[in-house]
Order: sequence, then structure tokens, then C-alpha cells
Amino acid sequence: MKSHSFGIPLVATLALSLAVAQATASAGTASPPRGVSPSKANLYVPDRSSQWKCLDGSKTIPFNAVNDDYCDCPDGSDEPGTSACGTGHFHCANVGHVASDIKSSRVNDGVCDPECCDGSDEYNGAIHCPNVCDEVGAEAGLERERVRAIEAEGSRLRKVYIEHGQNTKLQWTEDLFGLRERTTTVKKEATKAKEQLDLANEELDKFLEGSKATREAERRAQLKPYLEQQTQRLIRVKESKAFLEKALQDLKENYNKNYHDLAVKNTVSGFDELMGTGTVGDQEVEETEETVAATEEYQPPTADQALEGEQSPDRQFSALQDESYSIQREIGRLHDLLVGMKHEYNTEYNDEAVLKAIQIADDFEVEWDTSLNEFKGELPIDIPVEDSDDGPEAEKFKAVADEKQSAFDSASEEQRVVEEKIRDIEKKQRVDFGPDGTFVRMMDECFEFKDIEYTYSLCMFGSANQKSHSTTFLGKFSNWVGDDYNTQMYTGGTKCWNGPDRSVKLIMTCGTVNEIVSVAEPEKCEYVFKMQTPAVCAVLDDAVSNEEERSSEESVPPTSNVEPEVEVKKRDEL
Ligand code: MAN
Repeated sequence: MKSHSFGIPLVATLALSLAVAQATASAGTASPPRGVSPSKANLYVPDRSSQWKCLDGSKTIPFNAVNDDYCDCPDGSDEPGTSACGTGHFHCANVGHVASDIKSSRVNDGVCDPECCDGSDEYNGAIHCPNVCDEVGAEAGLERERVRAIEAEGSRLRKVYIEHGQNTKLQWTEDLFGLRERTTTVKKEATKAKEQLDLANEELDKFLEGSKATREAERRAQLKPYLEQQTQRLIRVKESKAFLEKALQDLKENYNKNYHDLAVKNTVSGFDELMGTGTVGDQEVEETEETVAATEEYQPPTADQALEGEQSPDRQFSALQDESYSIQREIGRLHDLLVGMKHEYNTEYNDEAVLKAIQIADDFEVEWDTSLNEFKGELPIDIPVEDSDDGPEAEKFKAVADEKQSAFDSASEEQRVVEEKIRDIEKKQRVDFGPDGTFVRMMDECFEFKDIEYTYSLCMFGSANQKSHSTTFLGKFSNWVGDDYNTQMYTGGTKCWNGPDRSVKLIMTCGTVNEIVSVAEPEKCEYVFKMQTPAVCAVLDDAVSNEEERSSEESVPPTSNVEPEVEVKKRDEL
């Protein structure tokens, strides 16, 4: 309404009255003003005085000011078919496709708006927008059919998932019941097997303990002659050592001190050194009661004494042998002193004491092997090897113990396996697989997505990774987001440099195949995986889905009656 003056020319007034009368008369049947949808046509009717109220009720204007390319109403409702207000809406009928409303500012703006496929928004002739609604409508129809077909197939698959989930959960409950009963039996069996094993071991120990005394007594009897023979040898070496010491002691006391025979003096001082310091060679021997007693006659323990003794007969034997060898080395040193003197003494002195000592050395050499430090012809005594076998009776006890051990091992292994199965089921029962158990079907299934730089992987209810030359942990399943059971969070991944711990948001939309369709990192180290899966498709009732399947038969590839083989990897394959 560009101007309204009181001085309206008569012709104009007549014309206006005619227009209003026409508009009013045809109000029930006439098409609505340009840009008004048929559903709002009843809002664009003049009153008896050909006036019309803005839709927000703020103003009343003459009805012929509607679409006069001048904005009167604050809500822009008076200019639905022009861009004068800009804030209103222009209705495109789009016959052949879907009607739509565009902003009135886009009317006659020289652009063919795709939302207005009929080209009705550009009517002033500045450009020509052809009506493409038939083509667009056909395409949109195809797309709708495609989506419907996916939804129908998705619904069918989801029902399979739900059934699988519910059956699996029932199976878990049943298995758990059986396993709990089994565990009671298995525990009892393991306890019983343990008791029997302990008993068998006790009996074996008792037998071995008893037979140990018998075996040792037998061994003592067996070694008795060897112990006696070795004892005789020890007595002999002790006597020989005492004999040579006495010979050197006599020499020391009786040699003629007026002769300055260096060989004699060296022998005596060598003897002093051996006896005086108590050093025999490089071995320190304190002159204690023991060494004094060593020169006294040695009496071996009787077999009975040996039986009472702490030491085993074998150890007693080797102790005697060691002592004999040690004394033989001392004899060797004493004899060497005399032999040294024999080769270097001054024969002109005819010292009786010296000659006597040399005679003793010569006589001793008849039976003594100077190079081997042992009596000639005296070979080491070899004792018979101890029979390590515990005997057939012990073998019987051992066989019983072994048998009880393997019975116990298998009972406790069975207990472990049963308990592990129980823990495993209980763990799965604690997972939220959705109210209808749909996601049981997805448990442990793993998917990959490759982009230019990385291969991403995700195992449902498990963990997510990012691989290139190395693998970066992106997080493990932590929770569902919201109540719709279509978004999961995987958190606690490797910390990002200068950023948060890595995490994944998994957003699922309906699809007939389980697959990750995109991975993005909108915020540093916060990844968004998009996945298509039947698990989130709406469950359509059979009538609807059958109808949809029928109507979409030609728009999607035919589906089989079984669940399609979904290309997934199990957790441990990744
Ligand atoms: C790695 C990858 C990237 C991440 C950077 C952050 O390169 O994990 O996805 O953005 O680290 O430093």
C-alpha cells in the first residue's frame, strides 16, 4: 500500500470496489495470493470492507495491498509473493515433487532456487527458471525408495540381532546355572583329590623316612671293612710322621755342634721351622690337643659307634681319607729334609747322629714313594657306589603319589576352567548391550577404516587403535552416550602431546552392513568414527516393512532371507 489519500478519484474508487467485490465473491474458491500455500489460503481473505489484518494482528490494511510490492506488516505477512518484506515466506507448489517454502527475500533475486523446482520464485521475467519438478521428483522418489529399502532390510536384520541377543542372554543364564552347579562338584572333587594327594605324600614320606634308617644301617655294614682299612692307613701315616719327627728331633739334639756342616744345620733349622712355627708347607696347623693326639694311637669308631654318629658312613670314609692324604704331604716334607741333608752333608765328619738320620731316611725310602708322597704299592681305596634306588616298595608309594598328583592336577584344572567360564559370562552380563540386547551380536567384532595416512580399527566393546608405522591406542569402550543406543565413547587412549587423552566417539546410523564409513578428527586427538549398522535401524512392524519391501523391490539389490555375511574381523585378528 504505497499511499492512501482521502481524495480518491471516482474511477479509482469504482475499480477498487470491483476488485474487492471480485476477491470477496471468489474467496471460497479462488486461488490464494501468489506465494501463499493452499493450507494458508483461508488466512488471506478480505473482510466485508475489503480490509485485511496482518497475520500477527498488528495492523489492518486494504486487501489489495497484499503483494503490492510494499511491506506493510511488521511480520512481512502482506508480501508472501514479493521480496518487499523479505522476512515472509514464499510457497513453491512444486507440483510433481514436494512443495516448499523459501524466504520471500529470494523471490525474483535472479537465482533459480533448487527448493523451488517449478521456477515459480522467479516470475518477473528477469531470468527463466524451467520447471524441473518432474525430474527432481522422480529422483527424490528413487532416493526415498532406496532409503526405505535400507530401513526395511535394516529392520529385518535388527530383528535377527535382537533375537540373537535374547537367545544368547538366555543361553548365558542357562550356562551359568550349569557351571555354578558344576563348580560345586568340581571344588569338592579338587578338595578330595588334594586330601588324597596329601595322604599319599605323607605315606611316601613316612616310608622313605623309615627306609632311610634301614638303608643307612645297610650302608654302614657295607662300608665297615673299608672304614677299617682306611683307619689302618691313617694310623700308619700318623705313626710314620711321628717316626720321622723323632728322627729329626734326635738329629737336632745329638749332632755335633763343633762341626760346621751347613747341610746339617739347614736340615735342623728346616725342621725347627716346620715344628716351631707350626707351619707345614703352606698349611697352618696349630699345635693343639688335636695335633698332639694325632701322634697317639688312633682307634676307628666301631660299626655301632658309626651308627650312632651324625655323619653318614660315606662322609666318615672320605674324612679319614682326606686326613691321611694331608698327613702324607707332611711326611713328604719331613722326608725331603733328611734326603736333602743326605746329598749335601760333609762325609768327612762322620757324625754319628747324622749318619743315623740318613740311615733312617734310606730305610724309609724302601717303602715310601718320594715323587707321589705315598707308600709304595698303596692304591687309594675305592668304596662301592651307593645304590640310589629306594627299592620296589618305595616305587609303589611313589606311583600312588604320582597318580594322586595327576588326579589333583586335573581336578584343579577343571575347577580353574569352570571358574574362568563363570567369570567370563558374568563379565559379559555386566555389559550394556541395549535394552533389547541388539548389541550382543556386535560384541567383539572388529572393523577397520583406511584413510590416506592411517588405518583405524575398532573392536566393539573393546578398544580402538590408529595404525601407521606404529600403533597408537585411541581408547577402550567406556560408555553409551544418551539413551538412544547409537553413540558410544571409547576413552583413556594414549595421551596427546599438548592435548587430552585420545578418545573415540562412535556414531552409528542405520545401514544393512556393519562398516565404518568415515573417521574424522574434528578436535585434536578426539576422533569421530561413523559407522553403519543394522543394530540401530528402527524396528518396523511387519506390515509396514513388508509394504516397504514390496514398494522398493526394484530399487535395491534383492536380499536373502538370512543375515548377510558381514565383513568383520574378530578382536584377536587385528
Ligand atoms: C598423531 C596422530 C594424530 C594426532 C597427533 C597429535 O600424529 O595420533 O591423529 O592428531 O598425533 O599430536
